[in-house]
Amino acid sequence: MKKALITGVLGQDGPYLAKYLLKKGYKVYGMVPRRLNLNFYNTDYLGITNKIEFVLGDMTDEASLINIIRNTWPDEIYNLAAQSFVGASWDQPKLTTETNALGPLYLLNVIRNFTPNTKFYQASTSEMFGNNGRELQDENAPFAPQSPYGISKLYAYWIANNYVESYGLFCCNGILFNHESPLRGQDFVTRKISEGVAKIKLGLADKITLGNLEAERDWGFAGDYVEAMFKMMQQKKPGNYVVATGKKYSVKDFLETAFNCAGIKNWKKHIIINPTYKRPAEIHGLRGNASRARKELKWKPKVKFRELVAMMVDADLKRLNEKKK
Ligand code: F7E
Repeated sequence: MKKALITGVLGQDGPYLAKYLLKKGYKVYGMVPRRLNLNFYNTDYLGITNKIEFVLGDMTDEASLINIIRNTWPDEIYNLAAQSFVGASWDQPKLTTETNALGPLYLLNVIRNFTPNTKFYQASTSEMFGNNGRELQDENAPFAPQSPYGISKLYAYWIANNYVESYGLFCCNGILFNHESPLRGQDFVTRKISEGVAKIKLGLADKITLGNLEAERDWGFAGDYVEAMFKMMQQKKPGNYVVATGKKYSVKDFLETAFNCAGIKNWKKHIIINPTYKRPAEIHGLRGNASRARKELKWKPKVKFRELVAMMVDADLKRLNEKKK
């Protein structure tokens, strides 16, 4: 039986990936930090909490990573743990860097020293491209990150590539563009909108407070994107792949679609703009060209933009209705 270790297993992507790997017959270890009140909401939502073996560890504690890997000997490690909220990376740049940049370095050193055949997936991001002046990004586009988050992720991207070159390890970077789902954290704009719209629909709120509505992103479904992660890890040679839909929409488009899905007219009257939610530096637009993944991994996104928005609004309506009962 193949064994996989997922860091960040309680986030958004971890549960989707765990479910996918369990279906493929993997033994799944999920790394969780030692904390009071751990929240298993997302693994519960997918009905897999009791199928994962949880192991305690922290990306900033190298010894804990050594212990986990030497105790579990995974065939594949999917490094999804991160301080993943771009906005917070200006408030906590050191924590962001320790978790997102040094954490992967620690993992790579454990692999190098103890389990050199373990394959390593690094959750890289379109944030690394920043405002590079290009309209469409592929694996060869230049990097120009705009946030402490993007910069920390760029270190991890390069160190993973460097360990392939230097030590012959098998490391893949999945350069994922924004990917969303009903499991998305409530701070991210898509979930803020889907939850806000659901609350307005049910009469529980009247306004959603947001920042920059002009920003454009390439939004896909997280459940589709974890398949690309798995597929790149099954290739003969390690590689870096852009994972994206190739279509870009603004925050305003997301808003309009979400209100429309809920059958609410006149969406503008429900929006408040608060500069607190604007970032010190913003990436204006991001759109990815996933041709390499399409060709080599035979991967393509299944869920379209409107379906994704509808899925998220429906899920929040359902949750809030259940809470009401
Ligand atoms: O912001 C704008 C905001 O926080 C999207 C992470 O998964 O994807 C994600 O990063 C856009 C930005 O995601 C609000 O300024 C407006 O332009 O949902 P977000 P993100 O920063 O794109 C990448 C690929 C990752 O790797 C990250 O880990 O929406 N925006 N008003 C707002 N954003 C938030 N959060 N809240 C607002 O009120």
